[in-house]
Amino acid sequence: NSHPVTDSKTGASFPSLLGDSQKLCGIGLRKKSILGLKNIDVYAFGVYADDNDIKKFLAEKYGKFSASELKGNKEFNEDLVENDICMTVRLQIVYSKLSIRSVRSAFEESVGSRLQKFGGSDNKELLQRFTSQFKDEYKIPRGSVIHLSRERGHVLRTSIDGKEVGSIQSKLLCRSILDLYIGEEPFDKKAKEDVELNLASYLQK
Ligand code: DAO
Ligand code: DAO
Ligand code: DAO
Repeated sequence: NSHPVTDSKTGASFPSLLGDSQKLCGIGLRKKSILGLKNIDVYAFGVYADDNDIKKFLAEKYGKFSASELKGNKEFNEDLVENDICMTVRLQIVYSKLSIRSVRSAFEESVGSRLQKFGGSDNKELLQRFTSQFKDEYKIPRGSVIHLSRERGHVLRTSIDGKEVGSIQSKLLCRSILDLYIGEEPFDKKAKEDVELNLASYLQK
Protein backbone atom coordinates (compact mmCIF):
# COMPACT_ATOMS: atom_id res chain seq x y z
CA ASN A 1 0.00 0.00 0.00
CA SER A 2 2.97 2.34 0.08
CA HIS A 3 5.81 3.28 -2.19
CA PRO A 4 9.36 2.01 -2.17
CA VAL A 5 11.94 4.22 -0.49
CA THR A 6 14.85 5.37 -2.63
CA ASP A 7 18.24 6.39 -1.36
CA SER A 8 18.94 9.71 -3.03
CA LYS A 9 22.71 9.33 -3.15
CA THR A 10 22.91 5.87 -4.75
CA GLY A 11 19.47 5.46 -6.29
CA ALA A 12 19.03 2.14 -4.48
CA SER A 13 15.38 1.43 -3.91
CA PHE A 14 13.77 -0.51 -1.06
CA PRO A 15 10.25 -1.94 -1.03
CA SER A 16 8.31 -0.79 2.00
CA LEU A 17 7.25 -4.37 2.69
CA LEU A 18 9.20 -7.65 2.34
CA GLY A 19 7.09 -10.77 2.17
CA ASP A 20 3.77 -10.45 3.98
CA SER A 21 4.80 -8.77 7.14
CA GLN A 22 8.32 -7.38 7.29
CA LYS A 23 8.17 -3.60 7.32
CA LEU A 24 10.94 -1.26 6.27
CA CYS A 25 12.23 0.57 9.33
CA GLY A 26 15.15 2.56 7.92
CA ILE A 27 17.75 2.74 5.16
CA GLY A 28 21.40 3.72 5.15
CA LEU A 29 24.76 3.51 3.48
CA ARG A 30 27.77 1.30 4.18
CA LYS A 31 30.97 3.09 3.32
CA LYS A 32 34.51 1.93 3.51
CA SER A 33 37.66 3.95 3.57
CA ILE A 34 40.48 2.66 1.44
CA LEU A 35 43.94 3.16 2.90
CA GLY A 36 42.56 6.19 4.72
CA LEU A 37 42.56 7.98 1.37
CA LYS A 38 39.04 7.89 0.09
CA ASN A 39 35.62 6.69 1.09
CA ILE A 40 33.76 4.41 -1.25
CA ASP A 41 30.04 3.65 -1.06
CA VAL A 42 29.90 -0.13 -0.88
CA TYR A 43 26.19 -0.80 -0.51
CA ALA A 44 22.92 0.76 0.52
CA PHE A 45 20.90 -1.18 3.07
CA GLY A 46 17.40 -1.37 4.44
CA VAL A 47 16.45 -2.80 7.84
CA TYR A 48 13.15 -4.69 8.06
CA ALA A 49 11.32 -6.13 11.06
CA ASP A 50 8.30 -8.38 11.22
CA ASP A 51 5.28 -6.35 12.23
CA ASN A 52 3.57 -9.17 14.13
CA ASP A 53 6.74 -10.03 16.01
CA ILE A 54 7.51 -6.48 17.10
CA LYS A 55 3.99 -6.19 18.44
CA LYS A 56 4.16 -9.58 20.11
CA PHE A 57 7.51 -9.00 21.78
CA LEU A 58 7.73 -5.24 22.26
CA ALA A 59 4.29 -3.64 22.38
CA GLU A 60 3.44 -4.54 25.93
CA LYS A 61 6.64 -3.06 27.30
CA TYR A 62 7.14 -0.14 24.90
CA GLY A 63 3.77 0.60 23.30
CA LYS A 64 3.25 3.70 25.40
CA PHE A 65 6.70 5.15 24.78
CA SER A 66 7.04 8.13 22.46
CA ALA A 67 9.50 8.10 19.60
CA SER A 68 11.87 10.36 21.50
CA GLU A 69 11.80 8.03 24.49
CA LEU A 70 12.81 5.11 22.31
CA LYS A 71 15.55 6.96 20.49
CA GLY A 72 18.88 5.82 21.86
CA ASN A 73 17.12 3.64 24.44
CA LYS A 74 19.61 0.86 25.14
CA GLU A 75 17.12 -1.50 26.72
CA PHE A 76 14.78 -1.23 23.78
CA ASN A 77 17.62 -1.95 21.42
CA GLU A 78 18.70 -4.90 23.50
CA ASP A 79 15.16 -6.30 23.49
CA LEU A 80 14.93 -5.86 19.74
CA VAL A 81 18.14 -7.79 19.18
CA GLU A 82 17.63 -10.43 21.89
CA ASN A 83 14.05 -11.46 21.17
CA ASP A 84 13.04 -13.91 18.48
CA ILE A 85 11.92 -11.17 16.09
CA CYS A 86 12.23 -11.97 12.40
CA MET A 87 14.30 -9.28 10.71
CA THR A 88 16.04 -8.77 7.40
CA VAL A 89 18.84 -6.50 6.36
CA ARG A 90 18.62 -6.06 2.61
CA LEU A 91 21.86 -4.95 0.97
CA GLN A 92 21.98 -3.44 -2.47
CA ILE A 93 25.49 -3.35 -3.87
CA VAL A 94 26.56 -0.01 -5.34
CA TYR A 95 30.32 -0.53 -5.62
CA SER A 96 31.04 -2.01 -9.02
CA LYS A 97 34.33 -3.77 -8.35
CA LEU A 98 33.50 -5.88 -5.34
CA SER A 99 35.46 -9.12 -5.19
CA ILE A 100 34.58 -12.07 -2.98
CA ARG A 101 38.01 -11.70 -1.45
CA SER A 102 37.26 -8.19 -0.24
CA VAL A 103 33.82 -9.25 1.01
CA ARG A 104 35.48 -12.01 3.03
CA SER A 105 38.06 -9.71 4.54
CA ALA A 106 35.60 -6.90 5.28
CA PHE A 107 33.32 -9.44 6.89
CA GLU A 108 36.08 -10.85 9.05
CA GLU A 109 36.87 -7.33 10.21
CA SER A 110 33.35 -6.02 10.84
CA VAL A 111 31.51 -9.15 11.94
CA GLY A 112 34.66 -10.52 13.54
CA SER A 113 34.91 -7.54 15.89
CA ARG A 114 31.29 -8.08 16.97
CA LEU A 115 31.71 -11.81 17.52
CA GLN A 116 34.57 -10.90 19.79
CA LYS A 117 32.55 -8.21 21.54
CA PHE A 118 29.57 -10.46 22.28
CA GLY A 119 31.06 -13.92 22.28
CA GLY A 120 34.53 -13.46 23.66
CA SER A 121 37.73 -14.96 22.50
CA ASP A 122 37.29 -18.07 20.47
CA ASN A 123 35.19 -17.35 17.42
CA LYS A 124 37.71 -17.78 14.65
CA GLU A 125 36.24 -21.12 13.73
CA LEU A 126 32.64 -19.87 13.56
CA LEU A 127 33.79 -16.97 11.44
CA GLN A 128 35.71 -19.16 9.04
CA ARG A 129 32.84 -21.60 8.73
CA PHE A 130 30.66 -18.69 7.78
CA THR A 131 33.00 -16.97 5.34
CA SER A 132 33.75 -20.32 3.69
CA GLN A 133 30.18 -20.05 2.38
CA PHE A 134 31.39 -17.16 0.21
CA LYS A 135 32.52 -19.13 -2.80
CA ASP A 136 34.92 -17.47 -5.21
CA GLU A 137 32.57 -18.19 -8.11
CA TYR A 138 29.81 -15.97 -6.68
CA LYS A 139 29.48 -12.73 -8.55
CA ILE A 140 28.22 -9.64 -6.84
CA PRO A 141 28.11 -6.87 -9.44
CA ARG A 142 26.58 -3.49 -8.80
CA GLY A 143 22.84 -3.89 -8.30
CA SER A 144 23.06 -7.30 -6.60
CA VAL A 145 20.68 -7.72 -3.72
CA ILE A 146 21.77 -9.67 -0.64
CA HIS A 147 19.36 -10.60 2.12
CA LEU A 148 20.63 -11.34 5.60
CA SER A 149 17.57 -12.67 7.40
CA ARG A 150 17.14 -13.63 10.99
CA GLU A 151 14.43 -16.26 10.96
CA ARG A 152 12.58 -17.97 13.79
CA GLY A 153 14.96 -19.52 16.30
CA HIS A 154 17.89 -17.22 15.48
CA VAL A 155 18.63 -18.80 12.13
CA LEU A 156 20.62 -16.53 9.84
CA ARG A 157 19.72 -17.14 6.21
CA THR A 158 21.70 -15.50 3.43
CA SER A 159 20.61 -15.11 -0.16
CA ILE A 160 22.03 -13.35 -3.21
CA ASP A 161 19.52 -12.20 -5.83
CA GLY A 162 16.95 -14.55 -4.38
CA LYS A 163 19.21 -17.63 -4.38
CA GLU A 164 19.94 -19.06 -0.99
CA VAL A 165 23.65 -19.36 -0.25
CA GLY A 166 23.57 -20.61 3.30
CA SER A 167 21.84 -20.79 6.61
CA ILE A 168 23.23 -21.02 10.12
CA GLN A 169 21.58 -21.33 13.51
CA SER A 170 23.50 -19.01 15.80
CA LYS A 171 22.16 -16.40 18.15
CA LEU A 172 25.62 -14.92 18.44
CA LEU A 173 26.04 -14.52 14.71
CA CYS A 174 22.55 -13.00 14.27
CA ARG A 175 23.27 -10.56 17.03
CA SER A 176 26.67 -9.65 15.65
CA ILE A 177 25.25 -8.92 12.19
CA LEU A 178 22.36 -6.83 13.50
CA ASP A 179 24.79 -4.89 15.66
CA LEU A 180 26.53 -3.58 12.52
CA TYR A 181 23.33 -1.76 11.57
CA ILE A 182 21.50 -1.00 14.81
CA GLY A 183 24.14 -1.46 17.51
CA GLU A 184 26.28 0.97 19.47
CA GLU A 185 28.59 1.87 16.61
CA PRO A 186 26.45 1.42 13.52
CA PHE A 187 27.65 1.89 9.95
CA ASP A 188 25.14 4.72 9.53
CA LYS A 189 23.90 6.57 12.61
CA LYS A 190 21.02 8.20 10.81
CA ALA A 191 19.74 4.81 9.65
CA LYS A 192 19.74 3.52 13.19
CA GLU A 193 17.79 6.55 14.40
CA ASP A 194 15.25 6.07 11.65
CA VAL A 195 14.82 2.43 12.65
CA GLU A 196 14.10 3.50 16.23
CA LEU A 197 11.65 6.21 15.21
CA ASN A 198 9.78 3.99 12.79
CA LEU A 199 9.57 1.11 15.23
CA ALA A 200 8.11 3.50 17.77
CA SER A 201 5.43 4.52 15.31
CA TYR A 202 4.67 0.91 14.27
CA LEU A 203 4.29 -0.01 17.94
CA GLN A 204 1.66 2.64 18.37
CA LYS A 205 -0.47 1.33 15.53
O1 DAO B 1 38.48 -3.16 -3.86
O2 DAO B 1 39.71 -3.52 -2.15
C1 DAO B 1 38.75 -2.99 -2.68
C2 DAO B 1 37.88 -2.16 -1.83
C3 DAO B 1 36.64 -2.87 -1.59
C4 DAO B 1 36.13 -2.69 -0.21
C5 DAO B 1 35.01 -3.61 -0.04
C6 DAO B 1 34.35 -3.59 1.27
C7 DAO B 1 33.41 -4.73 1.32
C8 DAO B 1 32.36 -4.57 2.33
C9 DAO B 1 31.52 -5.79 2.52
C10 DAO B 1 30.52 -6.02 1.48
C11 DAO B 1 29.57 -7.06 1.85
C12 DAO B 1 28.57 -7.39 0.81
O1 DAO C 1 29.43 -4.68 5.62
O2 DAO C 1 31.13 -5.36 6.72
C1 DAO C 1 30.01 -5.54 6.26
C2 DAO C 1 29.39 -6.88 6.57
C3 DAO C 1 28.24 -7.17 5.74
C4 DAO C 1 27.78 -8.57 5.79
C5 DAO C 1 27.75 -9.08 4.40
C6 DAO C 1 27.47 -10.50 4.28
C7 DAO C 1 27.58 -10.90 2.87
C8 DAO C 1 27.34 -12.33 2.72
C9 DAO C 1 27.18 -12.77 1.33
C10 DAO C 1 28.44 -12.88 0.59
C11 DAO C 1 28.34 -13.84 -0.49
C12 DAO C 1 29.48 -13.82 -1.39
O1 DAO D 1 25.44 -19.33 18.90
O2 DAO D 1 26.81 -19.17 20.50
C1 DAO D 1 26.55 -19.51 19.37
C2 DAO D 1 27.63 -20.15 18.56
C3 DAO D 1 27.07 -21.20 17.67
C4 DAO D 1 28.05 -21.65 16.67
C5 DAO D 1 27.38 -22.28 15.51
C6 DAO D 1 28.28 -22.40 14.36
C7 DAO D 1 27.60 -22.95 13.17
C8 DAO D 1 28.40 -22.78 11.95
C9 DAO D 1 27.82 -23.49 10.79
C10 DAO D 1 28.45 -23.09 9.51
C11 DAO D 1 27.75 -23.67 8.33
C12 DAO D 1 28.20 -23.08 7.07
